Amino acid sequence: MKFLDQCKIYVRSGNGGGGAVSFRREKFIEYGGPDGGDGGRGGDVWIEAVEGLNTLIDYRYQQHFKADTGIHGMGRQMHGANGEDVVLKVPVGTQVLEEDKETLIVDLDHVGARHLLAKGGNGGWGNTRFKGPINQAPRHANPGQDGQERWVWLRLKLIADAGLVGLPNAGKSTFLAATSAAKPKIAAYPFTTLTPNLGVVDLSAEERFVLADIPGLIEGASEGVGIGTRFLGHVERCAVLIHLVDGTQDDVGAAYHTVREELVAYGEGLEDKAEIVALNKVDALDAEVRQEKAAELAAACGKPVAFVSGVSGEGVKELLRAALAKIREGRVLTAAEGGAPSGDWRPQ
Ligand SMILES: Nc1nc2c(ncn2[C@@H]2O[C@H](COP(=O)(O)OP(=O)(O)OP(=O)(O)O)[C@@H](O)[C@H]2O)c(=O)[nH]1
Ligand SMILES: [Mg+2]
Repeated sequence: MKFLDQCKIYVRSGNGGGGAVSFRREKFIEYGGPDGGDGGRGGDVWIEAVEGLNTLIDYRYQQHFKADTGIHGMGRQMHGANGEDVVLKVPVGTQVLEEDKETLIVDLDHVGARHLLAKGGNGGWGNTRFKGPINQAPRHANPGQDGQERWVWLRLKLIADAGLVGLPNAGKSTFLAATSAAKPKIAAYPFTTLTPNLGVVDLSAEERFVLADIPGLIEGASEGVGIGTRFLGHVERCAVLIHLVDGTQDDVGAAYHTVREELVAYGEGLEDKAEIVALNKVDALDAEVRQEKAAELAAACGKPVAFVSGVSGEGVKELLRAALAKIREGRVLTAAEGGAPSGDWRPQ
């Protein structure tokens, strides 16, 4: 699956309908007076975060969105109909930015978050409204107000609950493939993964979360080396990072530190996130080497180290449960702070 990160769209709200100039004309009623109705309001353009979407791909095919115009007022005090609103449905986590691509308009961070992008023009007043003691037969009505138009950028940071980090070739994509229905590309060379992949981990009906696999980080990634830290934005909102370290390499401690340094350099709170450290590819290690590597890694990271293998499946369930526990803790904290519960979103 490919994730479209950003796209530019044009929105225009509807013009208001014009007011009508009309006079009551009936047999036996002289000087019936003005009876022009008001124009209808133009439709608004709204944007709303909904459940069940995780890309902005729809907005690649259609970039222009216009709400309907209000209908003009009519005689006999008939009000014109309001223009229909347009509601753009986007995934949770979509940010809307001004055309300059920097100024944030709104961050749609929970299901149901809505924002008015362009307000429809008001309908004009019909001549009935202008009737007064002096001018009892006004011959003018207001035109409807124009709608608003603008270009905006939509940017999606996927809201994954857990993120896989590690050096290239650490086995991140293999792990994602082993634990979800995602089918990322896997190969024995670094930088197999060029764009993030998401998968839904389904331990049971109540135990589901979204796991993100991002391209490997190498030393200097924060300065743009390799694929850089371009995709780390995708794990900014994760509750937990699963840090995979390839157990078949010589220096597991150095591998751990390299990735940590890039996370720190990236900032945005990534280094403070809960982290689970796992020695990966243990299927390829004998008992003695496992212990030796695990000890080295534990010394480097200062916390317990899990054994896993995306290939044999060893330790995978335990690791996922540990991650889920951290995700739940994170959700409770966010709710307590009154923030948007990022865990609200459940893919269908
Ligand atoms: N023996 C063994 N090999 C593994 C395991 N996991 C991954 N590999 C191998 O390691 C290589 C890299 O795996 P990927 O899953 O593509 O690694 P990655 O971390 O996604 O790499 P990048 O996308 O390049 O950052 C592949 O040849 C996999 O077959 C494992 O648990 N055991
Ligand atoms: Mg990969």
